Amino acid sequence: MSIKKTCAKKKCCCKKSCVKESKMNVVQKILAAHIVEGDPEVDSELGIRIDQTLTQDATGTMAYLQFESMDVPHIRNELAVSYVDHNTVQIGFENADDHDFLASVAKKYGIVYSKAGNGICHQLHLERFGKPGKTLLGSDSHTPTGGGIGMIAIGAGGIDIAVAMAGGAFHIPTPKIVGVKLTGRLSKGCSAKDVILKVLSIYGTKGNVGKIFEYYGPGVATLDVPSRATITNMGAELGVTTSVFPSDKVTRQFLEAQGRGKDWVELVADKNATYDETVTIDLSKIEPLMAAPHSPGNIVTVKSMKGKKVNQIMIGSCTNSSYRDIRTVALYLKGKHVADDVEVGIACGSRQVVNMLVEDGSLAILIKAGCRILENACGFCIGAHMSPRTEAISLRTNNRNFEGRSGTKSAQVYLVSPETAAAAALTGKVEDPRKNAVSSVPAPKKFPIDDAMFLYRNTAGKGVKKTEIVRGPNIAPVPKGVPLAKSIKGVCTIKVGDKITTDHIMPAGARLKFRSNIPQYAKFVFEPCDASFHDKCMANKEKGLANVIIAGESYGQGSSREHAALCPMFLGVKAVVAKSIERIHRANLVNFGIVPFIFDDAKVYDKINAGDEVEFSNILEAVKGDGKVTIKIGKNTFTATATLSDREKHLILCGGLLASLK
Ligand code: MIC
Ligand code: SF4
Repeated sequence: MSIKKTCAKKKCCCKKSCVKESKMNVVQKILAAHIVEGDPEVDSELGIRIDQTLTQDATGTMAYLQFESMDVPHIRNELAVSYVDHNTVQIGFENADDHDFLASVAKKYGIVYSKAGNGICHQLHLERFGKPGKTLLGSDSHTPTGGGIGMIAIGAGGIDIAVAMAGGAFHIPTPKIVGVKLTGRLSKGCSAKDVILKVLSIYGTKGNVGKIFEYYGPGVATLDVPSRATITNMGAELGVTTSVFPSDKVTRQFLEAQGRGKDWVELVADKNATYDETVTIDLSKIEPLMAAPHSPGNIVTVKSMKGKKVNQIMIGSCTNSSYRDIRTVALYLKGKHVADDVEVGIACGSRQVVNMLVEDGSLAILIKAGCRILENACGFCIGAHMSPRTEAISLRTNNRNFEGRSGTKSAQVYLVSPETAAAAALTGKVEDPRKNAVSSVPAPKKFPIDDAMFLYRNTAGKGVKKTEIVRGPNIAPVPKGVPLAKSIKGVCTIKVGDKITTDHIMPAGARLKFRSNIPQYAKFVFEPCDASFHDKCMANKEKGLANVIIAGESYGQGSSREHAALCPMFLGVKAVVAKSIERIHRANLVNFGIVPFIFDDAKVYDKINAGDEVEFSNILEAVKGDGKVTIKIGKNTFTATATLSDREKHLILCGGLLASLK
């Protein structure tokens, strides 16, 4: 990535005025103002300063337990917000214990606390806190939603957020910047979801690690901020580091309507800005699309699925829960009723969205039409509400349709736009939403502001020192990693295939409530693949043997949950050997001292069986050196490589990030 501070002036001062006259794109501009380590011209990694952080409850408890152990009196970044949106079902005491813990931590350390019921972290952050030109790090993979407002917003593991709150840098691979030029205007009945599904149809869900997508071109001005945020949100499914839109007049209008006009800065690519790669998408040619089971990259046209019987329709999630989205659905359903044989659930993104729907009568329309109105939370998206019936066809506006994520293994989940969801709700079949399309919802001139469910805003950044942290029985201490041994003898405890998601490794849904209790949560590692994984690991651990995971392509796709590394670490997993590993999960493995190896020759994978004995005779030397290791598995000997930066080597040698800090 080149960050050239080229200046038209004779004497280059490399200050703001230079940047204005340079040839930089938006990503380069934001990064140039935040790089604290590394050289953008060198293909390695960059350390960037983090202005804002966000956590959600399911990853937040661990992030704050780790922050606590860093002994920092209060947060050192500009703003930290702790949202409660994932575990809000509260069956049993565990979720409520977590909420109280999070609230007390927020009060003590100067973090803004968003109470359960306030809304989904990404929607709320966009509405109330996001600022163009700033960096945001969140312990949730859909943090790039903030890119819709011109931020570099990145998802990461909880411990990375803890470090950023303590003032430390965050490290990203030196990015390749992909320019996505948008031209034309979407036709009626099509929306931002169809755009990102189109991008997914071009780029797929793998092979994009380390890239940042920047949207530019005349089509950008035709998209409002919530639509832009839908597109950057699902950049997570591409596997990219983040996605960014410019901050322009549309952004200014949005911020002014949120009463935050002062937060606006203009941030657009310079006239002659370049990208490492470009692609052009003509919005006027986009047609309604859907992602078929079981991958967000499995794109088909709505036309090709027309008439398919549907059992359930779920509208909401951080991808499509803005006022624009739900109002659009209400316009489709106005004066009508959903088909008898479908159930329709709607979860709004925030209280602000609900208030607006109340005021303009949309909520009444939706209730009258027979929709079930759910809490403003993640709920159904993470399998924590309204799991569909056996073998159901469920149309959903969220971002992931991994097998079983809905809570029903046999369900077939299709990801669609709010328009496609609404059209299907009326007939119980897949319909083309362009037929009977409703008019587009204009960007509101003024959003109703009610920040009453954000607590501790007055002490943000400072905190209340004397606050006692509330620790119910569900809050267990964070396990510590141990330094890397010279050599490792162990067992291939599990062999998994391609595209194993973090939902396979560390299931959410009904298991989500154990997020702050690692020994308990670790019982469910790989539950959907091999429910005996935990017991096998413990048995090996007792014999002094290491556990090793063998995987195919794109291992660790999906969420940012560090538990998919932390719990395996707790079970004595020392290495993963895969054909490829996704960015956030790879970083989490390193953070917890698990070595992420890639096969030098992917064909070796076929020769390995679960249960084979494994030996890494020179692992310590390999990690210290070029990362190349010789592995004996069963009767085969082969090589694999862990390409690690010096920083990452240090973390692994210490036994993980937390151990390294100590
Ligand atoms: C998800 O959508 O998978 C989640 C649940 O929001 C995760 C975070 C988590 O596992 O807590 C994510 O996207 O990072
Ligand atoms: Fe919540 Fe779903 Fe968004 Fe994850 S993807 S943050 S579970 S709404």
